[in-house]
Amino acid sequence: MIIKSAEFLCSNTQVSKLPTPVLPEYAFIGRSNVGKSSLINMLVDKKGLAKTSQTPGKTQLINHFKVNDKWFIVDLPGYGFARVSKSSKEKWEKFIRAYLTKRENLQCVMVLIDSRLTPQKVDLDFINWLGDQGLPFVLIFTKADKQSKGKTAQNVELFKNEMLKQWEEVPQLFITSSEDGSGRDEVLQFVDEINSGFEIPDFNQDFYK
Ligand SMILES: Nc1nc2c(ncn2[C@@H]2O[C@H](COP(=O)(O)OP(=O)(O)O)[C@@H](O)[C@H]2O)c(=O)[nH]1
Ligand SMILES: [Mg+2]
Repeated sequence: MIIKSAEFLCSNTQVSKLPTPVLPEYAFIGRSNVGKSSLINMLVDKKGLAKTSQTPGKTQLINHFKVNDKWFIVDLPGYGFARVSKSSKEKWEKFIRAYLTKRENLQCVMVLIDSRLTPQKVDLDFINWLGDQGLPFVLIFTKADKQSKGKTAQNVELFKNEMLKQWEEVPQLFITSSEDGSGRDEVLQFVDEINSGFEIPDFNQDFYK
């Protein structure tokens, strides 16, 4: 896929204020600091589009970006941040879960995993929840430039093994670096294939105002 345009569309705190679901949508999510904003910028080749390194837990917003006037990238607030109160964590969960389970045009949840780390409970819990909901997702391992290929492969393998304790198979996965652009073609190719089969879903016109 050649990226011709990528623009910020809107920030939302309410599901009903989201853009009408007429384009295929991909939601990017992961622990704060996993490299989500950097990955979005790398994919669309536009450095300042998604803001990097904001204070963790601060942006409780659903950010929409439109790419090639053809598909939406959604930047979701990160999970697993340490210094956040229980009530604000619960608020986050309710909001994100409502978005993920109700969004008619959501094609795939892109779950970002830090390739430097051994499997983290917070990631596995989130993935298991996606599975329970029957939501399609893939894994995107980030920051692969930070260590040797062997170390990355080892952590990916550990993650797969951890998943296979609960799942019969592992989802599609990508190994990426926003630093050197690796994995970019593969992720965009994946999106392109889904986009080509997209049909506008049924949705309630009155809901989106
Ligand atoms: N070396 C390297 N650093 C990265 C990569 N992705 C993100 N970072 C750095 O990790 C930090 C957090 O990245 P950011 O995109 O803001 O993470 P977010 O909180 O998930 O949106 C920043 O300092 C980035 O420069 C990567 O692929 N390689
Ligand atoms: Mg970010």
